[in-house]
This record gives sequence, structure tokens and C-alpha cells, in this order.
Amino acid sequence: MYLKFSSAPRHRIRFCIFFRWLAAVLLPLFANAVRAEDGYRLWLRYDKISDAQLVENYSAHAGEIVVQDNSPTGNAIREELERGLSGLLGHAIPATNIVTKNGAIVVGTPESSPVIAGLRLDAELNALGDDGYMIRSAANKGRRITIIAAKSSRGALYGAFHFLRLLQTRGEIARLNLSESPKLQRRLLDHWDNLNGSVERGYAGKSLWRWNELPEKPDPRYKDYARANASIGINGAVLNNVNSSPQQLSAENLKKAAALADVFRPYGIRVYLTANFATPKKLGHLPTADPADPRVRKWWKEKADEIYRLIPDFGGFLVKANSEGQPGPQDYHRTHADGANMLGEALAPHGGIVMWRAFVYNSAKVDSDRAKRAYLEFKPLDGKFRDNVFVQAKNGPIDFQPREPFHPLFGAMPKTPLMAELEITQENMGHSTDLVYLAPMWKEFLESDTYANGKGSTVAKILESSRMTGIAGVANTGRDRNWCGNDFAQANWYAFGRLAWNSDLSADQIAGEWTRMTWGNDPDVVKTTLAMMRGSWEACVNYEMPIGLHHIMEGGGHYDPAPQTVNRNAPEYSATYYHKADANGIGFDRTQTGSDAVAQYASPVRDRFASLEACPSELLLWFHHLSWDYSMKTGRTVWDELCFRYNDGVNYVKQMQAQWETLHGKVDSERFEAMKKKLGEQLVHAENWRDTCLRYFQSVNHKPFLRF
Ligand code: GCW
Repeated sequence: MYLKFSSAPRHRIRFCIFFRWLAAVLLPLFANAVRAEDGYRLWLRYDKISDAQLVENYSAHAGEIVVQDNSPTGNAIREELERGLSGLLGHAIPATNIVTKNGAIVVGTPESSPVIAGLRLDAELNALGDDGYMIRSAANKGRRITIIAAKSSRGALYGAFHFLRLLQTRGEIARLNLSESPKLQRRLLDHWDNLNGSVERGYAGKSLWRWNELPEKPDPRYKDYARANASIGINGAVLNNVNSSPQQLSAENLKKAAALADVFRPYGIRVYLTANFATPKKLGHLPTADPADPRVRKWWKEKADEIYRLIPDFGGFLVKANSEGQPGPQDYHRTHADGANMLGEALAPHGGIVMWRAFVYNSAKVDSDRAKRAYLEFKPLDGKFRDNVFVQAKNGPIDFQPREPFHPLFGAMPKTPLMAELEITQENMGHSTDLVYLAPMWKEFLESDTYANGKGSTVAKILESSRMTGIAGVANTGRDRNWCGNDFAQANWYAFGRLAWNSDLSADQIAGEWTRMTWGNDPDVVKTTLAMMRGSWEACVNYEMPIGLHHIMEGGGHYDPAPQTVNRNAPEYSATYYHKADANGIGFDRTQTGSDAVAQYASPVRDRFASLEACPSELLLWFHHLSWDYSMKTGRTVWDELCFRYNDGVNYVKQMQAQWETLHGKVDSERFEAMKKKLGEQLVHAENWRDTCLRYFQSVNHKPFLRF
């Protein structure tokens, strides 16, 4: 039904006035109900808790905020607690300078807070380190208080976010006694953002950084970015793409980077930049970028000095060299270590570091199996890097595939600090369309036992035990209103930060926290979203590249399947190079009878991967070439197992659709509808993968499809 205006225009005007009046009166009443839920607030939503009893309980333990730290970080703490507590409790929680009543939250360091100083916690706080904190229920002059204490303001900020999380997830705050400190020192987001605003492998709109408006006009969004990161402990951001423009280091662009650093600093986030190895030539007009040339070394030193004048806490350089067409020291017959050490030397006086990527596979001369090349190039350099240089390796030896075994460099370079690089952006897992919760993948990686120092030498331990420690995640953020393009992709940003802080957290625990903060505490919502997320990565592996298949995606966008691709000039861009399917069988033989990539792993890992019986079935076709009729542990042949897995993956998406439907009316309609649409697209994507791959493989083996 619609209203038809057949009468005089005056009626129409009156009608409009009435309508506006009605809206003006009614809308504020429903402000909360109709507030746009566009995902912008991420997991920091702080909506009023509806349970009045709980609000009362919480209010008794969060009645005032006492932050005497007036540094920019202290101000950020106060502001966040005011915003968070007032929002959650539905009334203004005042910030005061002294404890005036029961339920005060006292936040700070022994230096900034006399109350905390009086508790004589220095030894404990020092042991927790600069980023650590403790939260304790305590007493002050007969009053009940909660202290959030740390050695540094940054630690106190992390503690404040932890405290807010307790309320957001409806936790206990009456009797607190907890201490936290991160297991890794550097917890970074790597942005593959270009100066022209595009984002390599970005699926959430243009770059967050508006270079043309910087440094004069910092977008208010930068602060929300910093808040979100600080809330999960991320303490660094590499602003730009590893395929790096030399222009990024121009005087003008450094000023822009400095403006971002100024916004991030109160939130404990340092800025890092990538360095194009040829910058001295391209920007400095030197005839060479040879690391042995004194002019080149001098150029980098001066550049480092210039950067630190603008950004005194600059983190350092991330470098992709001699990989995928990027310049590097090998252009001058120097090694990766020569290149990294030159930059390390320039940064060392300022306390900066170099993260030198091990993602190299340029030359088939190194080895015909691409999976082996990084190890072959880097392992011999162990012990040759300066002490402020990290080698940064991707989780697996190929390239952010849906599932890979851990990279053999982890555990193989005991004298070199290794930084792990994960990919949060879903380059090979459905971009920002597919709901794929990646924490289970990262857990599998971090818990992989390298056996480098005997049993229990997990990747996590290797990372944690070097003299410099760190982890990086390729960001999935962009200018889309909901930051990540897909509301559930926010969970991967969140999970990366939480695992970087503490890899012992379970994927479920992280998903539980995230979903409570992002979708709400209704038990049905929590249960259902968790159930959807839990198996979503395995499902994606199944509908894209099950049982160890890899790199069979279409070459440009990496969204669609293309198992038929043959590239005669560059075999490693051929899908057929990876799956090696023919009439008899399928899979890449990386055992002794094949490329012997297994030999790059310590014993007994290599034996496990090499053995048909012991190799995890999830990685079977990564390490073995098998007959189509080979009988898997499930009792199905390889071919039937493929059919089964591809279908299983698709079915999981259908199941997620049905699960999501049950939340109709239980989550806000805006995000409900957006996700419903995404899940519909995911099903099309998953079915396309299944159908394309199975049809292609069937065209090779001529076997009938498994019927269910
Ligand atoms: O996964 C590949 C991507 C490239 C990326 C490269 C890398 C930034 O397809 O887009 O380049 O890895 O990690 O350097």
C-alpha cells in the first residue's frame, strides 16, 4: 500500500510537516533501537547492559575512574574507561583524581598513582615487563577498589581494555587477581597499502591512510584504528606494501607517516615502513644500491637519521628483496644478510630493527620445487645477520595457501630471530565474501612441533624463545564502514591480536570473546556464531583445496578455482605444477623419491611427513603423489575422498546459512541482512570451487563421482 496525493499540494506540505514532527519526537525515543549497526564499532561497542541486576553489581565495582597519569596514554586510558563504562552501565561514570568511594577503578603505574605505589608491587610489575599489567581487587583506606597496575602507561592501557572486556563479556569483576604479559614483543599489522590508496590483496575498500590529506588533516578514523589495535595488544603497524614504492621514503611522505605515528603513539603503536632496496638509486639518484658501496651505506644512514628526527620511536624497516621482481642485494651479487645488515646498521643507533622477508622463490636454479627455495637461500645465512635483524617467514613454505605445513625455516635458524608472518586478509580464502575464521589455522601452525630442540619445540616456542620476538599479520582493514568488508572478518583481526599476545588461548575462547563483544551476549547468539565459526576454516579448505592440494586458484585475483592452469614460462604459476594430476594419480611427491622437501624438516617430522601411514591426511597430497585408488584412512579412495571433502565443505556453508537464519531478530537487522547476503555469495563461491575442481580432475581420471 502506498499513499496517493491526489489533493492540493498544501495537504502534502502539511502531511510532510506532521511527519517531520513525528519523526523528531519519536526517533530519539528509539535512538538505541534504530542506531545504525554498520560494524564500525568493531568489538568495542559498549552498549548498555540490559540486565539491571548485573548493572547494579558492576556499578558497585566500577563506580569511578581514578587515572592520575596525564600523559597522552593516561588520557587515552581515562577516555576509554569513561566511554566504555558509561556506555555499558548506562550512566556517567566520573573520572576523579582521588578515591572517593567504594568501587573506584585505579589505573596507572607506581609513578603516576600514589595508591598503586602504596601497594608496593614494583617487583611484580617489573617482572611483567613494559606491556604487562595486573588487575586486582584491593582496599584503600577502607574502601573497596580495583587496581589496574603496570610498569608502563602502555601496560596500564592494555589492562584497562582487559577490564572493559570483562564487562563486555559479562565476566566476574568483584574478586579479581590476574596478571598478564605478552609472549611476543612485537605484534604487528602489515598493511599492503599503496600511496595511490589501493591495497594489494585488500577487500575492504581503499587504504585507511589518506595520504593526500596528510599530514594536515588526520582522519578521526586513525584514532579508532589505534584503539581497536591497542584493545588486542597490537603494538606496531607497517604502513605500506612490501612491494614498496621508493617514494614512500621521500621527505614529504615521511612527514605524512609521522602524522600517523603521532595519532598512534598514545595507544602504544609504533609505525614501521617497508623499504624498497633500490631507494638510494630511485630516490637518492645514486648510481647503485649495492650494500657494499659506502655511498649507499651513507645514504641509508642519513635516511634513518631523517626518519628518526620526524618519528623518534620509528620501529624499523620491513623488506621484500629479490622476490617477485623486487630489487635486492642479489642484484649486486651480495647476500640477503649483506642487504639486511646494511639497513640494520643504519637503524641501530636509533634502536630500530629490520624485518627481512624470507618469502623468496624467484629462481628455479635454486631448486625445482618452489617449496624448498626459501630454506635453501636462508638456512646457510643463519648467524650472519646483525643483532637487530629478524628474518620474517610466512607460516608455510609456499604462499598463504588455505592449509600448509609449517615453514621448515622455523627451528632451522637457531641463531636468527624469526618473525612469523600470517595473512589476516583472505587472499586465498574467499576475500571478504567468505566467512572463514582463521584462528584454528593459526593455532595449528603455532602448535606444530618442529622438534628442532627435541619434542615440544613448537613454532610458538621457537618464536618466543629467541632474543627478539615478534609476529606480523597482513591486515584485512580498509575504508569500508565495517573496516574488513565482512562483519565476521573482524574476528580474524581480533584473533590475530589475541594470539600474538598469547598463543595459548584457544580458538574457541577467542571466538567466544569476540562474538559476545561484537554480536551480543544472548546465549543463542553466542552458541550459534561459535558453531559457525569453529569449522569454517576447515570447510573452506575442503571446498577449495582439500587433503593437501594447494595453489590451484586462478592466477590474478586468487578468488576462483583454476586447476587447469598451465604457464609454460613460469611453472610455479601453473596449477598443474602443484597438483600433478594425471590419469593415474594426484599430488606432489616431496619425499625422497620426489623433491625431498621433507628433508628440510627435523627428524622425526620429516619421517612423519614422508611416511604414507604417518603423514596427516590433511597434508597427504602436499607431500605425496598417490594413485586415485589409494585407500585413505577413512576407507575411501583418494578420488572418493576428494569428492567427499568438496561436498562436505559446500554442505558446511549451507549449514551456516541455516544457523544464521535462526538468529533472525536476535542480532540487529542491518548486520543480519549483510551477513545473510554474504553467506549466499559464499555458497556460490564454494559450489564453484567444488564443481570446477571435481569436473577438472574427473576429466583427467575419468572416474565416476562419489554418490551420497
Ligand atoms: O601471496 C603473494 C601475494 C602478493 C604478495 C606476495 C608477498 C605483496 O599474491 O600479492 O605481494 O605474496 O607476500 O610478497
